Amino acid sequence: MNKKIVIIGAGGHAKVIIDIFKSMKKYEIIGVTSSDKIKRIISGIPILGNDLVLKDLYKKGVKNAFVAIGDCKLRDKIFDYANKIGFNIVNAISPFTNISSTVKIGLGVAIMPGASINVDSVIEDNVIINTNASIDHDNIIEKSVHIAPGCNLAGNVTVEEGSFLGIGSKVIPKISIGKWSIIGAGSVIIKNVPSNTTVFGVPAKVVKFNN
Ligand code: JB2
Repeated sequence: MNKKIVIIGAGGHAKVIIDIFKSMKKYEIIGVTSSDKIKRIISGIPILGNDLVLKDLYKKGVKNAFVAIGDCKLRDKIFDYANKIGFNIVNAISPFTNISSTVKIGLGVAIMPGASINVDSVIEDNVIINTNASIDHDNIIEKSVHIAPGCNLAGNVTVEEGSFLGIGSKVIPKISIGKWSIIGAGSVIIKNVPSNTTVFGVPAKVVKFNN
């Protein structure tokens, strides 16, 4: 197995991802890419340049990659770019999670320490299930969603592509959250959320329609 991996992104999220890859002991992190020209090293890992170096790295035998950027739109775009280059986009799953063996997990998924995912849920590509979040049974978490730390999703919840659930938000059973919506921190979702909407509060109400 080719163990070499490049991490795309060099901020706070990348630090957590590097920590998870170190504890997984499966890959050899050869470097990270960043748009930030100032930093040279992160968590002891060298910054190799911006994403223009990715094609060359792939040609030189680095076949694995992980997109470690919190922003959902940017992570979605870079995931597709890395996929197109041909990278094997792997998962960063902390050994300190509680995931049912029935859960289906896509590619490029981050599951942070303390997260729980219950029976028959589906976690699609490029999703972040952040620290101590809980996803109950039969959830569908679509591509490039970010479930922030401490969120609790009850059974049969669907979160459509690209949406962001802010820290500590809670969702009652059978709710559907549309694409590219934003749920403000600490909100409680008791009604379906349309796509491209920002909601906030207890219970959550629409505060903005996004373009
Ligand atoms: O196009 C890009 C690019 N744009 C920004 N390509 C690459 N390779 N890197 C890019 N970046 C990098 O994202 C910047 O160089 C910087 O290193 C990083 C953004 O860092 P920041 O710490 O602001 O955000 P983050 O995405 O690492 O973490 C956010 O999301 C996490 C889930 C923060 O809100 C964290 O607190 C949160 N835990």
